[in-house]
Amino acid sequence: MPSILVALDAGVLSVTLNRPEKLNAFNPGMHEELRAALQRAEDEPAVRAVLLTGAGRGFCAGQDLSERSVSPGAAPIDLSASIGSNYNPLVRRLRALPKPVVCAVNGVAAGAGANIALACDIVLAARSSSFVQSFSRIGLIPDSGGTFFLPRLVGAARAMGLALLGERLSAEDAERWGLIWAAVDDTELASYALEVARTLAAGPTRGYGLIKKALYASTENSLDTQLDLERDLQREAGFSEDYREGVAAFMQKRPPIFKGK
Ligand code: T3D
Repeated sequence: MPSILVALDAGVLSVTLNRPEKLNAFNPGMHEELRAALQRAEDEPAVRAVLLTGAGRGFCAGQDLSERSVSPGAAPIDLSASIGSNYNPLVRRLRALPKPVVCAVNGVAAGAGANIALACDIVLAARSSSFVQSFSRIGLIPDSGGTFFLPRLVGAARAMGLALLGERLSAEDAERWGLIWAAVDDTELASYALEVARTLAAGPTRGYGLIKKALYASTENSLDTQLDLERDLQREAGFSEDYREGVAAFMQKRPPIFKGK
């Protein structure tokens, strides 16, 4: 069985984490397959949005802990190797992908699984799902961007509470706290997430890529630097065919037909 299921339809590359018996926890094979899927998303012009979700009752439980040998006497594990070669490149790739990534959190998202969801551009979650910064429960710190995303999304106090206590945060609270875009009824998550992804796939792809670039850079930039960046990216957006089409469609009072160019 592949660890990742991939399907392309109407411009949306659907990527499903597929180790349901382990709540889609990551092992090296799954990392490798996910890398390949995201590389495809980047390379293929036919892909104009990505939809990431999980198979079964969980979204992702982070690292597969059964792969970690921690019995007494076992050599200590250098986790920087796994973080450096698997998790960090994954988070960087999701943020840098010049196409929108929608995450449909279909069940519990724990450890790196929670933070990989937060690395996506639009996060939707089934109302019964939850987010757990479970790292502290096993003596670790939030990785996969957790210590970056959490304080920026929910503020320092809530970030610290989530990280230290490792308690489950319901999808509804995650929405209320501003951690995610929306909590959705369980029965509607899949269709709603697909609808959002399809809408994005029919949009001005180059413009979306530039929006990602601008917003993600803003967390580090001064206003001056950000204004300069906006000027430069708007220049690029203004050269796109989709900009021409957007303005022409507005003037002609018709819906635009964006080609992602
Ligand atoms: O090591 C490195 O490379 C460093 C990088 C680390 C990144 C990380 O993600 S560290 C954090 C690792 N993840 C966790 O600590 C989460 C562990 N899981 C849980 O705390 C709970 O399973 C959940 C809160 C996610 C869900 O709880 P619940 O009660 O809904 O389900 P469950 O019964 O605990 O789990 C269901 C099955 O999935 C169970 O297997 P079984 O007993 O039915 O055969 C359980 O062992 C398995 N499972 C869940 N999470 C993991 C896992 N198996 C391996 N690894 C897991 N992470």
